[in-house]
Amino acid sequence: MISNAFRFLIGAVCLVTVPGVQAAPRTTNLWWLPENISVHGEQIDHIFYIIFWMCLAVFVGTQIAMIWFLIKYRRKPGSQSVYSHGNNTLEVIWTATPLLIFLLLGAYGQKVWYEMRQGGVPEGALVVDIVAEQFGFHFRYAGPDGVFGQTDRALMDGGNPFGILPDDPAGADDIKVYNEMVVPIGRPVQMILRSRDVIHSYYVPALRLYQDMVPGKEIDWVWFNTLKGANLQIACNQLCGSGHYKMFAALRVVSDEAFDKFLKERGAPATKTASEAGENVAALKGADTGDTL
Ligand SMILES: [Cu+2]
Repeated sequence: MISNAFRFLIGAVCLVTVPGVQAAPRTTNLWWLPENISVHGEQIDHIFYIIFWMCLAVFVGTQIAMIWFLIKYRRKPGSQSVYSHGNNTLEVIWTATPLLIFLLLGAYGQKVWYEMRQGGVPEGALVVDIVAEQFGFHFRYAGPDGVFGQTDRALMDGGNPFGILPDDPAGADDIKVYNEMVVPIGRPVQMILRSRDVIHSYYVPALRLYQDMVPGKEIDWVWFNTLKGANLQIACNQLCGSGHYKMFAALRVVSDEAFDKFLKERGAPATKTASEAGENVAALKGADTGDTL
């Protein structure tokens, strides 16, 4: 009979040796936060560091006080115990001080949260429709017409993960990509987050961004803007089934030229009007198709 320990060992060995099923290993900042590449990340990190340094100061201060008291009031021959029945002034001070700190932190956090989630998506944001399913991510960009084909949740299935209405002409040129999301540097990106089956999540630590994707719900208020180019990984951070461990997609943050090239390869430039796009496609056909990165 195979022991549980042996089974665990085999599982662990498979997990780290079978290529393509484990998340990409971190190579930088291994012992700290991954490098931030998002505009909001700076504010989130700011709050993180305020809380971190405050906790560190309180921890070190209380440890020093404790050790000092242990030594100063240790048992000595002839020393007399003093009995205390509390001190109302001290009680008020050490209750009110943390309360004030927490209220200020809460207010500051709420301000950042409002800007990130409730303040509205900036004008001109690139919209990406994202559908999660067991076990991968589908990404959709509006085609040359700049308009997404309309969708119906009831039509979502393996062949049509977005549930695009078949008779909507706007959907014919939509650009669909599986497990790869590409966005241009420094342009706001609005995400339409949906799920086809169970709860998944869109999680990119370098963007300091985490949002659950809930079946039956269309989450359209999440957006981000990047500070620099990067090759990242979008991980599902909800235990969504037996294949959860292999549910991740690439996120490439690239130059405008590389982004246009990506759209061209998979359809046509998505941000132009239909006539402009027509000209673009014609121009591209005649152009040297060498690497324009
Ligand atoms: Cu998942």
